[in-house]
Amino acid sequence: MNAIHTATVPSNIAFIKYWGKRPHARQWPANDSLSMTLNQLATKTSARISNSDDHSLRLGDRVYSRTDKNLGKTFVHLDRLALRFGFTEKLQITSVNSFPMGAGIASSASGLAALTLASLMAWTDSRNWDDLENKGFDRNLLADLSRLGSGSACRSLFGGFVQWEAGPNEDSQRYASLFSDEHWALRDTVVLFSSEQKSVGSTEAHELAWSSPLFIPRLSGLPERMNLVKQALADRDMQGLGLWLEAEALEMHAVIMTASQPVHYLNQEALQFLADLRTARQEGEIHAYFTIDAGPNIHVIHEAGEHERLKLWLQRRLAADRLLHDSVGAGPRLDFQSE
Ligand code: 2P0
Repeated sequence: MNAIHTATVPSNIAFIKYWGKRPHARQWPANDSLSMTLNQLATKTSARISNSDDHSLRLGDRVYSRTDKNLGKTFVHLDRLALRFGFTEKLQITSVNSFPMGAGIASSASGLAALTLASLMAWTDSRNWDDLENKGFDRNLLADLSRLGSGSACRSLFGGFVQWEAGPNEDSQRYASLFSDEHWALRDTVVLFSSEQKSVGSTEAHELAWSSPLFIPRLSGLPERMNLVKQALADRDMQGLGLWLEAEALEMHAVIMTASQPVHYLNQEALQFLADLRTARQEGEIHAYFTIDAGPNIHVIHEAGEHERLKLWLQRRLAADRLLHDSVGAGPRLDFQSE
């Protein structure tokens, strides 16, 4: 009975960013977004039914409580799921990330998606996707529920290149893998400029988006940009994709930096890196493009065949322990262990 249910969920890197939410709605984004699901950078979360009075949460080698400022949203999410579906049993949750938390690698995306999957598997005693679906939890519903925990989490439910459409209302969000991980072997090399917790979290920064004078113009240009990015993916056009990736990331940071409480996520070293990458590309040394999340780290997107050359270029500039190497991946994996 007291089995362990485990979900391993990769992070995702947005090519078209989810930035800003519609006010007075539950996690209804201001715009459609599109991301690449990663492979190695993942959260592995296990859940088992417990006899305790409350849920317990162990992340890495630390135990967190309900009152913890950074992990409080985990308990809120468990309460939300329990209330909605009438689950009364408490859970013992154990979770490990393969990357530093809160550093701009979307730990909330993989974390909240893995929590959603593992907890629902435990509560419904499901061993795999079919079991979950037979109990009424198909992948769309699981993505919807993950989104309520953290917006970007919904995209991590799918492999390959994933679109999240904002839909006509908060209850009509649509998620789809547009191309599988086998369509195009893209890689993401993450350059770490800081692994400390961010000073301003994404949820708070999202709310400030509307105060930027650049936000409404951004929204009006996004549908066309989305079509161009989808076309570049369909054509496996690295240059076409890359130029939009960079414009998109810089535009999001411009919105963040022009909000009523501006946030500067990128430090001097990171800004210099962006310029150096572009110069090296113009000079034909490397063929790679950057994107950036709401944090200080740079994601260098490139084709698999470019990886060795890029790695050498990066290693001449940065210590190897500041580089994380990943690629497009197939999406979450579910495991079950009986005791
Ligand atoms: C994204 N980011 O599309 C964008 C780009 C960061 C930059 O979604 O408030 O942690 O939990 O819904 O999902 C980060 O925001 O925000 C994010 P909440 P989330 O990946």
